[in-house]
Amino acid sequence: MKRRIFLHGALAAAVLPLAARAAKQPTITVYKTPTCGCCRDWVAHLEQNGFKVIVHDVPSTTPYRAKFGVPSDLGSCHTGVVEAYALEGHVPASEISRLLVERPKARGLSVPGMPVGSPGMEVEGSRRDAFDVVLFADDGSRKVYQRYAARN
Ligand SMILES: [Cu+2]
Repeated sequence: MKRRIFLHGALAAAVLPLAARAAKQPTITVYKTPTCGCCRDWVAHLEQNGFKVIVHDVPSTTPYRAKFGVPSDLGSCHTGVVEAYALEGHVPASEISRLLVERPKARGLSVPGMPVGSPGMEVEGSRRDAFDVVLFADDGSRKVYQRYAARN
């Protein structure tokens, strides 16, 4: 009986902080085409990291990039919105969380193209191409928000 109580306590301790964190994460709205598999995998990555995600299947994401102010050369396969920020492509959940804490004056984050090994673009093993998470603003300015190194 004692052991059982202990286990319950341990379980609660392990689960509660996650639940609390999940409750605090805002909702991300994602626009993607219906057949995009890596988009789906990116959505799963966001959900695994505690974000609530609303997915809209659309014929093309191009109008949404335009609507949310994502420059076309920073484009990728899906466009998301979290609060007032645009999220383009396979942006890691950790950078989205950081964005929401730091709240820079910017339009959003992008991982241009579809780099292998970015969240939702995983291949066999841990191979990753180098990629940048780009912070972009309405005035056209950009900076590297986070650099991810290549990995074999
Ligand atoms: Cu993709």
